[in-house]
Amino acid sequence: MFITFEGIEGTGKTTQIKLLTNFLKESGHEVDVTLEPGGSRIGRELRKILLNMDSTDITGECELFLYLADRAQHVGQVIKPAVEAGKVIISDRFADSTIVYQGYGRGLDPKLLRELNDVAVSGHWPDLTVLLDIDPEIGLKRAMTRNLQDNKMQEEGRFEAESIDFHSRVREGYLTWAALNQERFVVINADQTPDEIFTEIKEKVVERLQSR
Ligand code: Z5A
Repeated sequence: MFITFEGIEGTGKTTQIKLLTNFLKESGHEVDVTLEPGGSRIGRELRKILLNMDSTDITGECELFLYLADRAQHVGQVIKPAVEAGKVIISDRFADSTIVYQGYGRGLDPKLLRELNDVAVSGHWPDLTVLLDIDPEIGLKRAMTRNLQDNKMQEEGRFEAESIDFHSRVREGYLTWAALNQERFVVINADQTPDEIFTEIKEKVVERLQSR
């Protein structure tokens, strides 16, 4: 089973993925955890370019194709083998991030992005996508505090530096895209304690696993 987590920055994706991984492993599942950008060796090189503050001169089209290149490599080397081995694989962001950030956020056509993603994912769309939803003011505050604590503002801060309008468009884009893909998405209010959020996620994941 292939599960992805989506949402604006600081929604708690990483925190929730750790809780879910521990829970699934304790329940006897074999679980792999991965992320985008940067889930493969080549992807880690692309991540440096994509998230560094020095990349402010990147064009929208270049950014798009680097995310798609990262994804194609990630699917081929990591996701497809894990799915074929019968594991649960959880990815922190995936193709929906491109549709929402480069589409609803930057203004590229979501329908075209869906088609380009079809090439990159080569049949491996997620079985379940957990969208963590939060007010961008709260999410960004969490993400910036974390980046300052970890001293990662220069290395990984390019998106945090975007305007609040951009993050609001992304949040709305996620909600629109989730409504158009209800068979795959669950939307969870991320403005709760980590335990409260996890209780909701666990319920949805168990439901999905039992229906397979
Ligand atoms: N991007 C794109 O444009 N197109 C694409 O196709 C793809 C990505 C794949 C990757 O950023 C950027 O690339 C992303 C979109 C773009 N940028 N933006 N925006 P990333 O991988 O570096 O970062 P991220 O994915 O946005 O995640 P994040 O900032 O690391 O946040 P998170 O994983 O969702 O949250 P967290 O690390 O679990 O929590 C953040 C902090 O909040 C941390 O200190 C926690 O302890 C705290 N936290 C967590 N949960 C809570 C609750 N419930 N209450 C209070 N505090 C909490």
